[in-house]
Amino acid sequence: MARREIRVPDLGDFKNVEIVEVVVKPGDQVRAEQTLITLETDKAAMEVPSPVAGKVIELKVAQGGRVSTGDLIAFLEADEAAAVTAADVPAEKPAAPAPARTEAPAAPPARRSPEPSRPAAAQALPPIDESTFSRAHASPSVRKFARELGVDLGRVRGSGQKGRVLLDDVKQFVKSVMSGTVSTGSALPGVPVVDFAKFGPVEITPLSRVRKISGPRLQAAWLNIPHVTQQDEADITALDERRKALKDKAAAEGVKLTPLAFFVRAAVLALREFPDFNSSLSEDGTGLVRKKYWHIGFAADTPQGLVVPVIRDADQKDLFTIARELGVQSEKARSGKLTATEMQGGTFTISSLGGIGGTYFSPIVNAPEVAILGVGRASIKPVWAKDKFVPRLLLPLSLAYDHRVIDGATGARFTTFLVGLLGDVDRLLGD
Ligand code: CAO
Repeated sequence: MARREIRVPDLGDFKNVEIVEVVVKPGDQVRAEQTLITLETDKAAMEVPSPVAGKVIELKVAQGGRVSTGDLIAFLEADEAAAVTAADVPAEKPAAPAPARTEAPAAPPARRSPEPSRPAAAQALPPIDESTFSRAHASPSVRKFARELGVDLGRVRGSGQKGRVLLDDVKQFVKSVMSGTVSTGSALPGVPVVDFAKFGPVEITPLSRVRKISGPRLQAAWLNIPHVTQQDEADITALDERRKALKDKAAAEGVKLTPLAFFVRAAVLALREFPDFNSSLSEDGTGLVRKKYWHIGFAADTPQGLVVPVIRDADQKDLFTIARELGVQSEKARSGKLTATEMQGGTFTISSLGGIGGTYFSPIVNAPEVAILGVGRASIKPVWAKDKFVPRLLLPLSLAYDHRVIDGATGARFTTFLVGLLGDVDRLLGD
């Protein structure tokens, strides 16, 4: 049996860190990697594990005390067979804290693929985001190891207890990145982490389930799609007169006829004219998947967050049927009763804020669709007609599209076509 000094490993930039828990007591038998003490900074909790298996002879720390790199934690009677692990930081000279990285480090040469045809192998590890790194649940030795390799611990999935990141998880992560099975993403710098409570009272409310799902999807679409927003104005004076004329008839059939039903119909006709807008990029990005069905999604604002129900086969439905479905789906959306199927398969989305207000905005394409139509509130404006101004009801349109699929000229042709349709209600309704 060898008597071993167990010291605090490299804590990076942290000094005088509080011991919030001492997990072992003299006489305890511990395994290698078993937690001895837990430290807590204002940013993260860290567990300090034993580098070797053995028996705790004497503890040199207590709960509430403070330690820095290299401080003595305990004396251990190490088992003969106990191997020196990466967690075994030499007590005499703690390693200097690694500087914060600002660039992706070069990949370890041994991990580089010899085949130039494997593009994923060219991926470098993304820079370390200090805020997520410090929040990661990992022991100081694993932190040190991760720093040496330039791995951002915040991105590594921990397989240890309570999601703790182990040495093997870090190795596995590096392997996965180098083999291309894990994407490192776009390595965006993180936003600062601020303790808001320092500046005044705060209240934390959990995000709704819908928001937890829609947030990352919106972010992915925003980051992956080169967006362009084309704006135009449609004269819907005649359309709205027709709507008002049909409103009572619709109401008698239990249908609320809002302008949105007309917009769905117009979108279908425009999509048929411009099939690229009813497509998605193929998975490998080398082709366009043009869909021969026209399922129109519409953004619905609900107390739980944004959802997008889909009107299936909108091309085969008349105005009242579309309006009825809009009403039913909106109600279901608001009461949280939409099924997953009712939100799938959309080929194009309309985001109408016209019932609320505002003019132009920049909607985010509902990926993997390639375009979305944002509709603002129609208002009466003076329009020059031959020799005088006349009052017309004008509708602001904002068409956002994926520039990888749609060129600016095509975007402008699409909105021009839409404006023409919305201005010609007979053509729109096929009368
Ligand atoms: N211009 C002027 N008035 C409009 C209009 C427009 N573009 N669109 C709707 N209106 C009117 C309607 O006619 C209705 O008036 P009346 O009651 O007098 O007939 C009123 O505004 C309210 O309409 P509504 O909002 O109840 O119905 P809708 O069919 O227009 O919209 C729905 C349904 C589900 C799209 C809407 O309730 C909603 O959730 N909108 C928000 C969508 C959203 O959050 N988008 C942003 C997503 S992030 O990109």
